Order: sequence, then C-alpha cells, then structure tokens
Amino acid sequence: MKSPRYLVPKGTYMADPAAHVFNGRLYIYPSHDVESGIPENDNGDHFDMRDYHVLSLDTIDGPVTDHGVVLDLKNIPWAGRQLWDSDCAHKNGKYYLYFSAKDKNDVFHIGVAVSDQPEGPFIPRPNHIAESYSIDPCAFADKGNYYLIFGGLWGGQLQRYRNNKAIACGKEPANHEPALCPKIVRLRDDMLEFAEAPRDVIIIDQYGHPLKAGDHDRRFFEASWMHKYNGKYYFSYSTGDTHCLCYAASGNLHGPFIYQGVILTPVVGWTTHHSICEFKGKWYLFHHDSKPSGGRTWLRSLKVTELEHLPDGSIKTIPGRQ
Ligand code: FUB
Repeated sequence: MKSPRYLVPKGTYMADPAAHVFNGRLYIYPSHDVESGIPENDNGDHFDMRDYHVLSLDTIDGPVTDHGVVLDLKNIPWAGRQLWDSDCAHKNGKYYLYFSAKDKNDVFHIGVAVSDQPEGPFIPRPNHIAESYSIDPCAFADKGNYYLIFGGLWGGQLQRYRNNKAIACGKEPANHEPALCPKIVRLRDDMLEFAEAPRDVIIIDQYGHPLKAGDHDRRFFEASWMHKYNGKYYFSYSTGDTHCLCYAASGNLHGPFIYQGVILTPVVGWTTHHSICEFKGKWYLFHHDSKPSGGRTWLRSLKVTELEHLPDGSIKTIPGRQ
C-alpha cells in the first residue's frame, strides 16, 4: 500500500476506527456519522450517531465488507443519545464491544455489548459499566489481562471528574497545573465490569515532569490507543484543539509514558482519531478526515495508511493532509 486509502464509499461517513485482527481477518469498529442537523458546538452535540457498523477486510488493499448495523441506540436500554467511539476485545470465543454513549441524563458512560462473532450483531447489557464515565474506550490485552483505556475532554466530560468522582465545578485544571490524564482500568474476568478503580495514565516530558494542562500541543485530549512494539508500550492519542495524533512510550503498561512526538499532523476536520494495528507483517494507521464531505467535521471518512516504526523505536510522522 503506497498512499493513504479511503475505506468506505463517498456518502457513507464513519470515524474513530478501532482495528483488530481476529482469525486472520482485519475488523474495524468505527463510529457511524450522520447528518443530524444539530449545529456545531464545543460539546460535540453535532456528533449525534445512532448505530454502529463493523467493517472487515481480507487484505489491506482488498474489498471492504460492511456488516451493516450491529448495535442500534434504540436497543440499548440505558442510553439516551450519541454513540461515540467504540472498540472490541476477544476472549474465550466471545467478542465484547465497548462503546461510549450518553445516558438519559446526558452523562457519558461506557457500555458493553456481546457477540459470538467479531462481525456482530452485539447484544447490549441492560446497564452501562458501573462507575464508568467519559468516552473513547480502547480495549487492550496484556499478559492474560484485559484493560480499557479511556477519557476525553470538553464534550467527552473528563473534566467533570477527579479521582473517579464527579465534581461540582467540572472545569479543566489551570494552565500551570498537571493536565488531566486518560485512565486505565483492568476488566473483570467476565469482561462486563471494572475489576478495580481506574488509574491515571501519566504522560511526562523528557525531564520527568507531567505535561501541563496549558500544553495544548502535547497534552491528552481524547482518542486513546495502546499498542506494543518490540516489548515497549506505545500510548497514542489526540491533542484535540491542536488537532494532532501524538504518542508517548513506556516499558510499563501503567507508565509513566514519556512524550515522544507527532504521529499524524492535522487532517481536514476538527477531530482526529485513530488506531494502530499490525496486519500480515506490516503496521497501519487507521484514522479519519473530513475531506470527502468538504470539511463538514461531523461527517468523517475512514482512511488507512502505512505506519513506520524507525530503528530507534520512534514512529515516522505522517502528514495528515494527503
Ligand atoms: O466520534 C465522536 C467523538 O469524536 C469521538 O468519541 C472522539 O474521539 C472524536 O473523534
């Protein structure tokens, strides 16, 4: 694959791709963007998605199968609106779709839905995961345990919490204070609930100082993803209002993660969100942009491009606008 490739036909809008290889086939779990007519705002109300699809491919350049609607808002008993980013994990022959949605009081939580096959359909649990909050779950398996890494600022509501509890003022810290951290939590053996309280994923600079809330070029905003390469953990994420995909690395899953650099420079559109996956011996970046919709930031299109780990362990920066 030489240049970036759009994965779905023009007129179908999907975003936030979480890519995994199951049984030798590549599966993508995206958000399904729709034209809702809701005006754009900092809360992300214009991202008013109502269902999830699953895509799959046999080879990276081959045809993309759209498995259709695999989970619908109207079938999720606890959810009110806005099906945002999701991810999928496989354990003991079952597939678990973790997804972000607002409850009927407009508070984001993480839900889980279960299937016997990677392409769904997924049956939602009656309630969201207890004590879950915010958005953008990334499912990561390591040494026999399964984890979710999650969180997102602004419309993703992470600023409304400290130490896993809702706070009254719900504001981000001041610029000189440490930035809010994404969270990591181990899942219970049955994959349906948290096994522990979520912990901070701390991102530090080269001097060992946690990134500051005012460091908008580097601090975490949303779109957590974890991958492992050559025994090292790579945590990648979006910087939100500065529109980059960045990464930080650690020898330990629980960090701290040292900030490394930019994976993808800004794309057309406000949001940027991705996954990184090895498929048939090569590494790929799956992401989205709003170029095919003429820059309408709530109508995003999925893309894939090759990702290169350089000999020193760093990731080669990819230009977003190509
Ligand atoms: O797709 C809705 C939201 O936009 C996601 O949850 C965020 O990461 C951003 O891509």
